[in-house]
Amino acid sequence: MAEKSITREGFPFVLYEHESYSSEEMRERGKSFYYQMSKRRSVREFASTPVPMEIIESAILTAATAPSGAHKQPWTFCVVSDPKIKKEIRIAAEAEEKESYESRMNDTWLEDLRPFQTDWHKPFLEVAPYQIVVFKKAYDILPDGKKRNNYYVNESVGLACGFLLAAIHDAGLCALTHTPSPMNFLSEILKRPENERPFLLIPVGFPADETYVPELTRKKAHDVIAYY
Ligand code: IYR
Repeated sequence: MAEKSITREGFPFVLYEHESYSSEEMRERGKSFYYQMSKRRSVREFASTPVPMEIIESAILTAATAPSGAHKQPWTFCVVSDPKIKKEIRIAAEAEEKESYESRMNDTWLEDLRPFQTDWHKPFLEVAPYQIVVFKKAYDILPDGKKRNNYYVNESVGLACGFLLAAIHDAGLCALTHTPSPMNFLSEILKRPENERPFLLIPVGFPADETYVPELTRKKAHDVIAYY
């Protein structure tokens, strides 16, 4: 079916395809999506059970539907499943994390992390079948080699990562938003071009059998919403 299209000042516009629901359906969908998303947790213990690449690709395509500054889509999602590369990333991440836990993080930070019982060991980086390494593109390199800046890059890539986590959860998989710091080693190991900077390292897979996660509560509506 041909999309309805017009031009504005010579630029093509297509008719927006709006899905409409009754008020009752809207209420139900809102509650049901909230309930589903409220079950998402950051998971640090993974099963090595394989996951079809197609599921990962769909989740990444969902992520790439996020809005971005001037629609520049300033992101690259590297999918790492090669055990040798996963191991290389684990070794480099653990070296940085060891340094962080032992000397870069102050006492307050360490105290804030105690409820999560994390430390510098990151076995999940090898156990999970995939690591999705998200890179942000500060600028694009045009075919003539010139640099062209992107806009609102952190906001754009942050939104895409939010969509990615929601899609991973919706598919019945688990993920961790992992931020070893500093993350430059990811650019080197994955040989990314100079305009890309590592943003997040996201192991993805099924949870290990009987995985426990910290007992957390979320802020209530009145804590996070201000009405005017
Ligand atoms: N990146 C470290 C430390 C860490 C920091 C924060 I803030 C967390 O919410 C969780 C962990 C690590 O992954 O262990």
